[in-house]
Amino acid sequence: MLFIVKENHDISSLLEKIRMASASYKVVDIYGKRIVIAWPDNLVENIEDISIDAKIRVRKPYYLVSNEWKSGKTIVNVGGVEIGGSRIVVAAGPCAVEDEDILMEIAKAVKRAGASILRGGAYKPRTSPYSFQGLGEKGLKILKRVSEAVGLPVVTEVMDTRDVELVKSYADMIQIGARNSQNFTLLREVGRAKIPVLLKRGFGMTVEEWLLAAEYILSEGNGDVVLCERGIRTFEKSTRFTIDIGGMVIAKMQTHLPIAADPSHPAGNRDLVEPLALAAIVAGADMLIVEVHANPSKALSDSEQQLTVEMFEKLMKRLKAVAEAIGRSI
Ligand SMILES: [Mn+2]
Repeated sequence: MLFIVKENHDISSLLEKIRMASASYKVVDIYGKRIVIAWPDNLVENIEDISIDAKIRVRKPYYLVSNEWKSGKTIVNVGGVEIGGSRIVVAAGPCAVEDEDILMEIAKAVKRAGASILRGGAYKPRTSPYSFQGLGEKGLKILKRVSEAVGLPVVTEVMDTRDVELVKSYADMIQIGARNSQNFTLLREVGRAKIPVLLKRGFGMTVEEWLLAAEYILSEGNGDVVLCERGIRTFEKSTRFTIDIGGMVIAKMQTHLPIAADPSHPAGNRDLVEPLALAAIVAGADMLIVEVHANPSKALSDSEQQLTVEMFEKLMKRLKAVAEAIGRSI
């Protein structure tokens, strides 16, 4: 049960009533409101208190991410770029930050083509411990310098709770990657950090588990979360992962949070990126995050799926035409 508290009202008597009912609760300040989440519902449904503005029963295992209580879609502002409005936002850049000159070249090219956020990994979660692991803080510094020179906000991944404050000091949005999307300690930490979060769906996660992962972040008072579909693991081997467009649409129907899609990682092959990107925006994605490299064959990670700059320019033209056809813009 969600108790929405009247502005500036004392909640001590409400909390006392919840305790007397032997129920559990959590107080969260989010979207300019104070909310008391109390469970289980059957113990608290008859509670009345002067401080309650509204009492809402959410019929799902999650509360704050649900659109059953919050009217209207949430807009997440990333360094001045709004995600979740009618404009579709494209983030683009290399899989990993490798070198300042290369990143500068890519950033200028993707901005010219219409991207409004720069992506690039400084901490890389690689399947093998012997693969390139990223440049760490040196990579973050490069990202920051390029971001300021080119004028694009930055999204980059954090893998460890110990790095959250450091990454926050360089980035405009923190990405939680697919392999960490049920690392609940890390989710709580980025929730407390109060920075916009791009939450990838783990490749073994159901839609409900994905929404519950977002609930961890919101329950710490951070409402700036964008959910990102990036493909799940199925029996199909012709693609790297299976992009779950249906699951992405279901998530969008359940939540007020913006939805993104990553067409690069499920493709695993640069020729497949464009059709998956187009499918995702037709299905309602508010944001795309695409891997682009100035010289993909020389890339230190994910070289097969990174688009060339020319391919990205062509993709942006197609995206613009499709966005217009569905009443949106890029
Ligand atoms: Mn990658």
